[in-house]
Amino acid sequence: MLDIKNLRVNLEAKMLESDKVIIVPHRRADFDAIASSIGIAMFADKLKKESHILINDQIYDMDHGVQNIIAEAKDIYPTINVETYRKIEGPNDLFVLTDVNKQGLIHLDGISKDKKRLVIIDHHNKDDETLDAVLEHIDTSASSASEIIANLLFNAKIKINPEVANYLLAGILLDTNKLSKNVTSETMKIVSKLFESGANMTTASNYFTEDFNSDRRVQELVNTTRFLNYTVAIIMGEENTEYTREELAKAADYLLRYRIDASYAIGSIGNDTVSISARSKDIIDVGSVMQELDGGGSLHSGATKLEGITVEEAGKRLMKVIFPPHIRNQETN
Ligand SMILES: [Mn+2]
Repeated sequence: MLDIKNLRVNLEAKMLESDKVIIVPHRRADFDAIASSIGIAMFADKLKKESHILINDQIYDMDHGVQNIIAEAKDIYPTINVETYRKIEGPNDLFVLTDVNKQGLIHLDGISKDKKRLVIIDHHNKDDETLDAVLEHIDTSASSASEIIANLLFNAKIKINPEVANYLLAGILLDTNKLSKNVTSETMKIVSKLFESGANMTTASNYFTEDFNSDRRVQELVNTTRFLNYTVAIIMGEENTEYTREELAKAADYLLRYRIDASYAIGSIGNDTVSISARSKDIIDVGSVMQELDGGGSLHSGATKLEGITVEEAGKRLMKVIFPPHIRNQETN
C-alpha cells in the first residue's frame, strides 16, 4: 500500500491527466461514503479539475443525516445521477471509488473494463470481486474512508472548512461507532486535526439524530409487532400509510434486540408497492426467504418489493414462505 504522500502524488497525477473526475461512493451512501466523496471533490478543486459525485440512490434510500449533508453541500459539491453522467461522460474521465472496492456495490456499470481510469480508495478488505485499478489505496487499518481522505487533504495542505471537517468527523464517528471501535492513534490524530479545522462533536453527532416524524413512524411500526412461533416477529404497517424502506428496515432491525431469530417489516412504500424488510440473527436465512418473494439479500438482511398488492396480501404471501402449510397456524398471539 502507498503511504499518504505517495497516494497524494499519484492521485494528483491521475487527476491532472484526466478530463474530469467522477467520484463514486457505494450504493446507499452513508456518512463515510458521502464525506469522503466531498473530500475528494475538494482535492480535485485544488487542481482546478472538474469533478462530480455520483449518487444514484433515491433520496429516501439514504439516512436522513446523509440527505442533509447532500442538501447542505449541493451548491459547492453537487451530486449527479447515472443518467445525467451518461450525457456528459467522456473517454478520458477518471473514476475514483471511495469507501468501496467492488463493482456490485456501486451504481455505475461496466467500470471494470477500464482499469486505467480507475482509482480505489477504501478501508474494506479486498476479495475476489475487488476491482483492478491503476491506483489503489486500500488501508484496512484505517477506521474509515473519511480518515484516509482527511489525511490526504492535510497532506496536500488543503484548508478544510468547518462544514467539511464536520462531515469527515461524522464519517469517522459512523465507522467507529462514535470512537468506540477500530480507533487507532492515527484516527485520533486525524480527529484532532479536524477539530482544529473547526469540527466539533456536537455538530457532527447531530447528523446522527433521528428525524422526529420518521422515528415516530418506526415506533408505530414496532407497535404492530406480532411474535410468531417464538422465533419470528412480523410487523405490518397500516394499509394507507406510506413508509420509507429505511423506516421498514429500522423497525425490523429494532426487533432483533428481542429473543427471536428473524423479523420482517411489511409496509406500503407508495406507487401501489409494498416492501418487506427482513432481518435475522443467524439461524434463519432471510435472504433466501426474500428470494422466494422475488427479492434477495444475505443471511442477516434481505428485502423485496411487491407491486399491486395490499400489505395484508403481502403478509399472507410471506407467511406461506416462512410457514409451509403443514406447520401453519402456530401464531402465539
Ligand atoms: Mn466506510
